[in-house]
Amino acid sequence: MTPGPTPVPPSAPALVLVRGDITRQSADALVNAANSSLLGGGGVDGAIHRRGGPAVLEECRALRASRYGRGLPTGQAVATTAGALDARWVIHTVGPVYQGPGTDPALLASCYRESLRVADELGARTVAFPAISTGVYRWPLDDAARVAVEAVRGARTAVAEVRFVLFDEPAYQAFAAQLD
Ligand code: AR6
Repeated sequence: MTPGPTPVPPSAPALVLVRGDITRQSADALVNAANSSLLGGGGVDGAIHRRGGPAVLEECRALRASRYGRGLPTGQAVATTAGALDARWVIHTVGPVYQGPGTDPALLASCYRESLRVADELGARTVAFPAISTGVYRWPLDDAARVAVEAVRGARTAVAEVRFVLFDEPAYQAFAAQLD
């Protein structure tokens, strides 16, 4: 039997902010802001599939053919290989589409919590997240940053470092404001 991940007492992870392209990051797991088809798209999803290569898509297709025949539900997360990326896994999660003021943030928070739960199952200690739902899905940056930071701060996980990888300066500033 292969040994499982070494048990680590759960606590809140250290938070790190980086401005850049998540596909250039090195971490145990990179989180993808996917859609429920799991078959790729634009934004981070497109970039991850491009740089990760066909192995990522192949595992996504297998997940569609098995556990997620109807697609990965919003707010849930599932892991695949990271292919050619500098990581062991990609954790795919589906953010909610912003519907205007009053949109319930529960599913957005769930993306972060569920991704960390999957990371714990895998034994990942460093996890990089993009700003889920803030692109095509239109969630306002300040609010999305608040939800993301609260969700991660409230998580009990063996993940030691959560790195938010922000693609542009406004996203970086929105997250930085939450950490002050
Ligand atoms: N590294 C880090 N962040 C990035 C990168 C990158 N390479 N590229 C874009 N971003 P989005 P969503 C930022 O649209 O809103 C896809 O088509 C971007 O500036 O990627 O959750 C999926 O297939 C923004 O701040 O994800 C879905 O259909 C953030 O990542 C849909 O878009 C998220 O933007 C998901 O929409």
